Amino acid sequence: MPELAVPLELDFTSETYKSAYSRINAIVIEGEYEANSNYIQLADILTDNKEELHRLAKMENRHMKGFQACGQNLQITPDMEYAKEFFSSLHNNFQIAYAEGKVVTCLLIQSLIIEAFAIAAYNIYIPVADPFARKITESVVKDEYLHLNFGEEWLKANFETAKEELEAANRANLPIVWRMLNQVEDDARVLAMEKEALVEDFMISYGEALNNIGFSTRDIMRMSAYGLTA
Ligand code: Y39
Ligand code: FE
Ligand code: FE
Ligand code: FE
Repeated sequence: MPELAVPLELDFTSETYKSAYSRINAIVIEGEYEANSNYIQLADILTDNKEELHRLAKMENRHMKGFQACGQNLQITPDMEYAKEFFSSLHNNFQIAYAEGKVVTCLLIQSLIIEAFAIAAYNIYIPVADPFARKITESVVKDEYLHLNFGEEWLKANFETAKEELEAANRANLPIVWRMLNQVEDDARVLAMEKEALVEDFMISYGEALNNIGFSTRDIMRMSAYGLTA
């Protein structure tokens, strides 16, 4: 793996950068938008945590606005259609699980997988972002740790009854994340974000979360391997 390349010249005004940014920025905006609605939906089933989940949903809405401002600052138009398609598999799986009342699957998708994906993407982006976007992303990523922590705490408290469903949901959804990472790889590289770094950061956050919830190292190894088959 090459050393982390701190790019000598990242021209935030070049057409190449702006074209890639129009898709990645859209992905982030769409992700934040869907995260907002996922937490509002979760609040409707997890009535004991209603207020907290509404607080998380509000944060996601703030994040969305922050990233919209980042796109405006670089004078790009986010390709929202592309982004909607990018999230469609995870989105559909969340909606199916929600309709079936499978709250554990919903939490795995939003609070573990999507939050770990966000944490990886934002951590890797911060050092190579334009100064305006860097400030915004630094404040956003702090919130994403709180969101991941919500999922961890809830699933930890319900580990014995959730374990089997978590394994099935991991098996169904981790390969989707791998496909998403492959799809975004070329655009991410234009922004000086390397796929290897994204994968590494994702697996650290996701694996740590599974460990905190109660899975053994052996379980985590086995569960992580499902990503590789994507
Ligand atoms: O919980 C959240 O705020 C998550 C919705 C946001 C998802 C961000 C997904 C980022 C993927 C970007 C890929 C860039 C390489
Ligand atoms: Fe490498
Ligand atoms: Fe967010
Ligand atoms: Fe979040």
